[in-house]
Amino acid sequence: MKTIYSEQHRLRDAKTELYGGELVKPFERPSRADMVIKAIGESGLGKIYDPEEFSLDPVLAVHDADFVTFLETVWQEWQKTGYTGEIIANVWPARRMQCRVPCDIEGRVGYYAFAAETSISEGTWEAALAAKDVALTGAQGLLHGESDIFSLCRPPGHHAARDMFGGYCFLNNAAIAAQYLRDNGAERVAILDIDFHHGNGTQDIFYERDDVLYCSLHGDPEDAFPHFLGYANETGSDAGTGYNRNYPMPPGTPFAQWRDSLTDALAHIEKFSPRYLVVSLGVDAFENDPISFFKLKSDDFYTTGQLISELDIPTLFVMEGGYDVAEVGTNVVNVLKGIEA
Ligand code: 5XA
Ligand code: ZN
Repeated sequence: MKTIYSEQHRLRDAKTELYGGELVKPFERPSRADMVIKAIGESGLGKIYDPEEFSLDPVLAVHDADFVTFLETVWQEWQKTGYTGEIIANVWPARRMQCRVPCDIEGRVGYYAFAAETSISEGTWEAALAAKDVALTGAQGLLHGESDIFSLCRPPGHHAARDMFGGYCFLNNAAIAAQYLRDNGAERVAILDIDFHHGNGTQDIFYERDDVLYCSLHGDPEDAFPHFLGYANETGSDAGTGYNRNYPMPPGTPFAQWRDSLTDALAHIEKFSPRYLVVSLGVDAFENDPISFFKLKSDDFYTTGQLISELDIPTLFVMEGGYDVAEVGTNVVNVLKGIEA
């Protein structure tokens, strides 16, 4: 299996994350991708390729233009104000307030953010652009007949909505890739999100549509980020009714229970009969993940890969979360090896 990877991910190296009332070194850090690419190199899985460069058109197919311009320009604007720290949202259009874009930069940061843990730092936009190239190059590979490809995207993407960033995500790499597959001839595309967190951004982007099925296994939003989306009763709207399936699970969920949800999601995907599958591949369901609460073991990721491979659908794996830096490489490689078994 080919891996697509760009060194440009290093440009996303924020110094701050708001966590437990303190500014800490972010969990989402460059060493995560270092460990994954090292494990891929040692695994014998296949060659590693640089991405091709794509225009902003595939990004604008899923994100609002004003949001994309905001991401592109906000760091320079922030610098001009004379602020010396990283960009952290501190105000939102909350209940019964006006949801409009203010002029002031702090107001605009709050308008486009849905969470405050994710600071925008120098180089974030450039890294996000490269991550979308990594995802799109993978999608291109499927269109050219590859059966499975791994796009090692960083920063991750599944929380990024049409017009909001947060949860360490800026551009929604998996959604951009899925839409690109649609725009290049695939009638139906399914997205399976196995990251520990609900992909609120991906759900948001495709919620009214019946051509992209979204299935997500995640920590119950009662107990887990993003808290305000990801409940089982969110099943899609308008034409999309029935094409969004959430599998929220409680703290301490073991593999046996998680696997039942996966089996159900895979059955739905099979019934949908998509031309391609995009997997939002987070491995933060791992038992030792520092910010999650499921109990999957490293070997369970291998079984997960085997179960997904039984669908026999050309699949693009897009890297999302996973913060046990020592094990993130092993866990990702285990999924991909399970696919090839
Ligand atoms: O999949 N999403 C993540 O891993 C980020 C969660 C951020 C929690 N504050
Ligand atoms: Zn996650």
